Amino acid sequence: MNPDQFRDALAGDGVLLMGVVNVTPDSFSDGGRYYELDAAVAHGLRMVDDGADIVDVGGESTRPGAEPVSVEEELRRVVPVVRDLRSAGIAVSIDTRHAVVAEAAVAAGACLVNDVSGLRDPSMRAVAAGHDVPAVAMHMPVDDPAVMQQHTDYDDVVRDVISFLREHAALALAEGVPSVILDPGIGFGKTVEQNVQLVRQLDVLVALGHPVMLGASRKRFIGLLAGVEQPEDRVAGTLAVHLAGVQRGARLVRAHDVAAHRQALTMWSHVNG
Ligand code: HH2
Repeated sequence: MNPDQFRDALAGDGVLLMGVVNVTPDSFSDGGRYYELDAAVAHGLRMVDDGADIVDVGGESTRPGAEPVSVEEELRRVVPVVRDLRSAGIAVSIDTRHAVVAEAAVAAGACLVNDVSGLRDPSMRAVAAGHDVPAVAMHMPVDDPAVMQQHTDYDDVVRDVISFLREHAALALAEGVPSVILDPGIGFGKTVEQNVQLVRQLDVLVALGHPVMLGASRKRFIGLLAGVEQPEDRVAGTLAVHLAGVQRGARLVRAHDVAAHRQALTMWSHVNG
């Protein structure tokens, strides 16, 4: 899919598959594997062959306790990968909490801003508005992955996540961001039970009327509930969670294991009529 096709598809009603390229030495499930430019680009191309509609490029691990990365280093990691994938005709998303990185990535061809800090920063909203690109607002309770797991004391996790996302989406739209995708932020400042609750009640988030994205791929709550130690062995558990989300109306699924997801989504749409 090219960027124009992605944008048309986002306005439609099908389910879109986002493949993950972590250009990091320390991501929780694939850190170090795609840290070099060539390996990262080859991985993005392979995911498109496997059925990804868009490739999400990130240069900072947000796992709890990850080493902070300077903006200069994040730029060095992601911009060439975005440029090369875009040159190959692929729709690319930039996964960053930093407006400077988003700006450079969009200038290099990214057609979606994926902000795990939920479009809190007005300058992040200004980048998406200024370049007329859609943005993902993902919920995390505080804008600091290092301490987010100390902030799981919600009154009601589903209500609190929804009110945060509703507020930030409204701000973004009012400031000119063309469309906002909402993401409950599975694993970001959530207990195991809170993650389950958010998937179980995803239809409440969907009812707000924005496209909803789900990113449970290989995450720790799957490992804990299903008893699977290694993140790369959590594909089956991931698919179960993602299909439960799609059943409740999720429009985008963010995944490391693209071929398995394409197969599952194809069969889901066949049997779903
Ligand atoms: N999860 C991760 C990173 N970015 N973006 C959205 N919108 N939703 C998510 O659930 C999400 C995200 C974490 O996964 P990963 O990129 O594989 O790990 P790391 O942060 O360690 O690089």
